[in-house]
Amino acid sequence: EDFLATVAEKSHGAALRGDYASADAQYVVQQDWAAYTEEEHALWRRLYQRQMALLPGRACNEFIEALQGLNAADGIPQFEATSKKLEAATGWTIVAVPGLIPELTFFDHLANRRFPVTVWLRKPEEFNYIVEPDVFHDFFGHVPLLFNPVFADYMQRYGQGGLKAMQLGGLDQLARLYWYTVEFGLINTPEGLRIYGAGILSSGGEVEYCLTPGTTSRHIHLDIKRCLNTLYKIDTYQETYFVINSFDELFEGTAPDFTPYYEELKSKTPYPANSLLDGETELLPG
Ligand code: HBI
Ligand code: FE
Repeated sequence: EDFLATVAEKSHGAALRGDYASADAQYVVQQDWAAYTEEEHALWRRLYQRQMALLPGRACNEFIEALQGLNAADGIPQFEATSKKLEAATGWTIVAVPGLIPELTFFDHLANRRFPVTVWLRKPEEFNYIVEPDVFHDFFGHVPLLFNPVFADYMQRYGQGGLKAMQLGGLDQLARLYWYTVEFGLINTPEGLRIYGAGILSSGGEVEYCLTPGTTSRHIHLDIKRCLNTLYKIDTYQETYFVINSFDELFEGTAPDFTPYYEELKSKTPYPANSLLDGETELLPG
């Protein structure tokens, strides 16, 4: 099928791992929680404990507090229970998916305040690194911040923007904003820089790396248009981290119509992943 071929290409030729045969038209499946093995629950607990030891003083408070309310330490959670809590808090729900899904479907879920969570868990030998999102990345990394009303609104607006970008030919640009905010974003707080990006929060190594002074990575304040025009690395730690001052700032930054941004950027060469432009200040100096 067309989508599976595209994704296989994006994931360096590797086939997708999930069971797509049982998915509906929106790529939604049943979680089938009873089918997880005791080994899988044990692996989840190890992943959870490793991350929790790293997150105090590094993850933003909004994430840590919401995560603690989910009681997800003891094993792979049942999506249904969290989905009910989430719906009461911000109107978002969780839908189970077999893995990566087509962009149009992904954006449509977000635009309707549904977050797609992959059902399968990585193998023990993938404890430190995995290419495709699994249930640990999707649930542990993404779900807690959906309890924050402003971030929840940002995610919905991102989905709406994605549907628009597909028509405007701005998808490469908009995907960079998702990458540098939802996946790898940092936030400035009175206590210092903190992590809110799910790709960092679910990673063993990058939690420490991204806040360590003296690395070759840049930490610069998020400018949306600049971010839309910045390439990113998918198989190394990030070379640039974009920092926001608040979730309100992030949400307000996506209020404008991006059509003129896409127009302007079409004729421009994107910035390399590790670039510092005139007038930019590094927020975590080496
Ligand atoms: N599907 N399940 C899943 N999770 C994603 O994060 C995802 C996806 N499909 C498309 C996609 N992400 C990207 O194209 C967007 O980040 C732009
Ligand atoms: Fe993700």
